[in-house]
Amino acid sequence: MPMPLVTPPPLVDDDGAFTQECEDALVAIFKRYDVDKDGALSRAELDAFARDTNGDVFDDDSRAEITEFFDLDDKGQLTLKGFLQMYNLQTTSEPEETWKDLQKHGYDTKLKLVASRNEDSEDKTKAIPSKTNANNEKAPSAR
Ligand SMILES: [Ca+2]
Repeated sequence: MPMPLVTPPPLVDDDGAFTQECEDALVAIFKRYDVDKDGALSRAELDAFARDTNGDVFDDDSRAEITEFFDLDDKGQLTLKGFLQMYNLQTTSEPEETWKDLQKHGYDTKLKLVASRNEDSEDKTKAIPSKTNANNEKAPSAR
């Protein structure tokens, strides 16, 4: 039996909860489309997300499902929690669809952000300080 060339990491664990990497990626995508930063996707924001993800806005049926099944704020906008619920439902039944969406938004098969739709993000990524200090050869010993 041939070995698969790439084994993508699981998006959800055995209990159906998102892995940290997957949740981080989805949260980042949500924030990218929550343009006014009110913690929820307005119709226009959701349309922009759907267009970039699926090539078109959600149709009325999809929109009705979203408002029926997922968490909304008091203005009827999809919250981050609702967005994750929506993706959780899709991922547990059709993980390949979620992979497709993640790749559309610039994530590779290891859930690393390799491309961005945001043209001016290059400098920002360089400005993010590294969390790891594995390479400490030049650091003076404090002890
Ligand atoms: Ca918003």
